[in-house]
Amino acid sequence: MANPLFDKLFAPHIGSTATFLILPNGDQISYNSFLGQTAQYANVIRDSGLEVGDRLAVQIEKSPEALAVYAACALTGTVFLPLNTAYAPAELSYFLNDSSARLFLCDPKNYSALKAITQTAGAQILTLGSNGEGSFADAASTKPKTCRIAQRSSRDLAALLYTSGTTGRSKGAMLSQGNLLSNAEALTELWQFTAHDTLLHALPIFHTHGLFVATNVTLSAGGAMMFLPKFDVEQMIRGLPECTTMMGVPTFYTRLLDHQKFDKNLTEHMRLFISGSAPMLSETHAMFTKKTGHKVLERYGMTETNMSTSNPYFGERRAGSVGFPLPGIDLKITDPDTGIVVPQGGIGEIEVRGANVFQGYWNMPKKTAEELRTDGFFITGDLARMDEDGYVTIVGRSKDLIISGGFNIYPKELEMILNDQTGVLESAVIAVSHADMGEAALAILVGKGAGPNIDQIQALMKRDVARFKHPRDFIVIDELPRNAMGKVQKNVLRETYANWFNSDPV
Ligand code: MCA
Ligand code: AMP
Repeated sequence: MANPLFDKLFAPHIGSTATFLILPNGDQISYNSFLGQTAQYANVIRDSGLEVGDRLAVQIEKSPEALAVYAACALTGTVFLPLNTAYAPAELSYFLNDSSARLFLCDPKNYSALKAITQTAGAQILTLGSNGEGSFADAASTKPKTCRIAQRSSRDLAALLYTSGTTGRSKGAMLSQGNLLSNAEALTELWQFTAHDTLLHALPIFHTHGLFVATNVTLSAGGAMMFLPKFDVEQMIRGLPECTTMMGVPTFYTRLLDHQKFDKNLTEHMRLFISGSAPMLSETHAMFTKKTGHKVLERYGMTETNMSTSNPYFGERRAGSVGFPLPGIDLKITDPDTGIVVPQGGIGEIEVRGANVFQGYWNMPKKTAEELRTDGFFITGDLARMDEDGYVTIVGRSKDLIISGGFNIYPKELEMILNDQTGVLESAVIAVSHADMGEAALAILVGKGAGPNIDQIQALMKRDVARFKHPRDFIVIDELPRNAMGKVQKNVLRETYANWFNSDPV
């Protein structure tokens, strides 16, 4: 029997009394205790009728229990489908239907609101709260703390992670056991994680960064995580002295730097600070080094590829660069129009190939074929150049995407909603620089008739769209700038409104 993810990440810890999770109140959860709970959860998943390959969707708050559901899916061969806790029912309904999830786990407080959409999607619904309460936890409490391990191969799916599309429709990225495991092993080695490490974990666990990069690397090394429910700067300041490593989005770093207690003493025994999911400004990098003596290690990845590049652990970590391709990963910079590799030092689109690259988009063979070449290279939509030393620097994106505080917002999704509103002729949603979130969404509307009713639009957004995607402001103008082909010139809009959120108050 084999199950690569279980064999490599979980089996080595069976019976281990070493600490896996440290909670903000100081409580510690050992590997053995975590794995016992995982087995109980696995038994509930099986008893609910799920077979290998079935999808289990979850929208639950971050907690050790939520992490145990991920682990239980690895043991049972169930495909784990984590969903942002900010998603509204209308958004959830799409994911449940598109994935044909067999079981949906939600927070007990959302049960009444989500029961009907779950049933319409043909899934069962159970609940799991952040304090370990709910019908799923109740069912698990009487189950044995051991379970049968499903037989899986490296190519079998471990997770389905939805990533919004430039067409406005979210695509489910199919990630195999081999995708996750190969990346976890490469990063553990590259970043020198060991059983002596404690990672300060404040990221959400419904995305690649907090779920796979942070958790799988910790499991692979046999280390511990200080598991905070979310980023809270005061908790971070309290937690740092007990940790050796931290992973975060750039907003974590700017918020820490803004805190008056954040200084060299607090980070003295830290071994490594890692940043990713969004570009870190060179000033942030420099300020961090000035204040702490540490050089942040920036790396680059995507939901579809896990991590593809990283600055070196040993060697020069360059501000503004995302470093070198990971061992075993092929990376090339190509002309977006021809797919031909650009001359050394030229700007082009990043394409990557390797064991890290996903298996395609769920039920979207056409989309998959557009982005995943037959020779295995995945077209990322990120624009970059590689210098003569091999360092990759991301300079922009060919995809229309806003990254706000590490969360992706797809303008197309919002524009489709805005264009349907009374009084709106057309719209353009653009990324504008934002001091805290890096980028924020700005909606630019062209009115018709009596013009748009912004209050009404905001109320609709509140009901149907996750809060993090909401435009931070709405502007009404007479017409959108267009080029000779009639295409909206978002670059012109981005220039015009570049300082909309950061300009000094007059
Ligand atoms: C929260 N809000 C946001 C965001 N987060 N709005 C825009 N962008 C966001 N990222 C909303 C809140 O609901 C709130 O609404 C208001 O904005 C201000 O919230 P605040 O309390 O300031 O925010 P927070 O709760 O402290 O969250 C900020 C955060 C968080 C800590 C930066 O967004 C976060 O943890 N981001 C990490 C995302 C991540 O893990 N990305 C990895 C993706 P209201 O005004 O109504 O109160 S994986 C990936 O990208 C690839 C694979 C990779 O390379 O890693
Ligand atoms: P996601 O679709 O959520 O997986 O987001 C992946 C995108 O985040 C990439 O395509 C990049 O545009 C961006 N990204 C991730 N890491 C970095 C980084 N270190 N610097 C710049 N952009 C990044």
